[in-house]
Amino acid sequence: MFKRILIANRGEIALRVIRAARQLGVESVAVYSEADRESPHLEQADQRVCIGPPKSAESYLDMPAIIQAAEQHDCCAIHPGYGFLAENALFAELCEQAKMSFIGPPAAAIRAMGDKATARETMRAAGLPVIPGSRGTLRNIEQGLTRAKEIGFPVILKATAGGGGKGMRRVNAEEEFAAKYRDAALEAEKAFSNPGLYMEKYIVDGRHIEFQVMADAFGNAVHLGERECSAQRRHQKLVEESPSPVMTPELRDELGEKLRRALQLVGYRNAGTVEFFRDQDGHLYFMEMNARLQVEHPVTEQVTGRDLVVEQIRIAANEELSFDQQEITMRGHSIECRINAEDPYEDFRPSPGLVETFQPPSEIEGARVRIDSHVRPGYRIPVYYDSLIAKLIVWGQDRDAAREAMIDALERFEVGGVKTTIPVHLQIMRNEQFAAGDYDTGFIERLLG
Ligand code: MV4
Repeated sequence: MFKRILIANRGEIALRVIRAARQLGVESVAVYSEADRESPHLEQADQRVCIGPPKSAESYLDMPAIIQAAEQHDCCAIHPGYGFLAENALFAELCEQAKMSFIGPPAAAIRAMGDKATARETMRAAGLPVIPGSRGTLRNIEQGLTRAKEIGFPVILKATAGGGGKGMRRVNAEEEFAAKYRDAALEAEKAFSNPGLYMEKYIVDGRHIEFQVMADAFGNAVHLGERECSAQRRHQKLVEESPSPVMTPELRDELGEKLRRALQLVGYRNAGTVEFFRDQDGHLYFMEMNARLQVEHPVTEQVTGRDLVVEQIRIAANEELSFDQQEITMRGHSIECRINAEDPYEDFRPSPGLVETFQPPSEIEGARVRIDSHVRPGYRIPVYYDSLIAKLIVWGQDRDAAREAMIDALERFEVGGVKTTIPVHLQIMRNEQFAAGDYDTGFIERLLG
């Protein structure tokens, strides 16, 4: 096992990783920008080091500065958390070159999954169902249009270097294909310096369902069931839950087994999330793979009783997965609400500043409550980073118990000084369709208008 690791992140996830390290008897080194000098996570680490000015590009994204900090503090490994450098293949390579373990997938796996058109072909070849569409990236407008006419409209053009919404265009009819193609390619070139596009049949009113997977260096690969993440607004997830209200044990096992074989085939290692899109007929199709730990990993931890971050560190230290597929069972139901410092009545505009009161609920009768947060009263939310201030995660015996407990927990969660998304979460939890588990990726937009 490692003696000491560096955590190349901030906020709640930095604290989360420090906690896992401590559980393994591993020391942690926290890094921070000048805007995060007062961040509570720094107190929990064994050592801390300032890596630069507030702007992410000059601190949390500064690869040489982070690797230098790790070397100077005698770390054996770096955990990137999520966001920032978590899916940067170059950073994973630089770590390897510096004889530093990257606590995540091998650089080659990050690269292979980072190119979405390639990932689609890889997963198709491994036997996963993919959405009807193009083979690899499109060569030009003509080729795209020919294929679109075969598949039938609507189709969706996506940036191969993208993910999460940028460089995506829905095309409803032949007449608009060329213009939408140019728009998407231009946006992709601007955002990712890569204009490459691929195409899929557009799935109307689909659901976003993702599988948690893990693999070690000894060829063991497991899945830990799925999460339902359809409650999104402008590609920002608001609520996640596990299991998905529409998953069956049969389909979970079938897709899970295919995923395990696919992971072994591509030599995947560490934690990953495989995103599927579910159409109204109940078919699930591979959409993309995220080669990192995700924000919403706690709902999986609550229903499986496994610590994913501990497991990530163990895998990176060349230890075997501490469980096999047979030992993974899903028990009860877990829901996570992302509490953001945003004003939901002003188009979710960020609401940074001084948090005057911060009192999360501690106990809810008949449920388990978990708060992943770096915030405490007197904390000042910087303007430079995302607005996540807490993840409220509630487990219950079944979905209704979890949802009712979440309502209690949200009602008791006191935050003063900044605006938060708590009122929206209450609205979602009390919504009849959400209560019935009957919602898709258009649900939030319809709910909030
Ligand atoms: C789609 C789709 C419909 N059909 N792909 C949006 C983000 C990116 N990860 C994938 N996205 C979509 N891909 C096909 N073939 C609809 C969306 C989509 C969406 C997906 C998940 C959650 C929210 C969404 C909101 C709008 C569109």
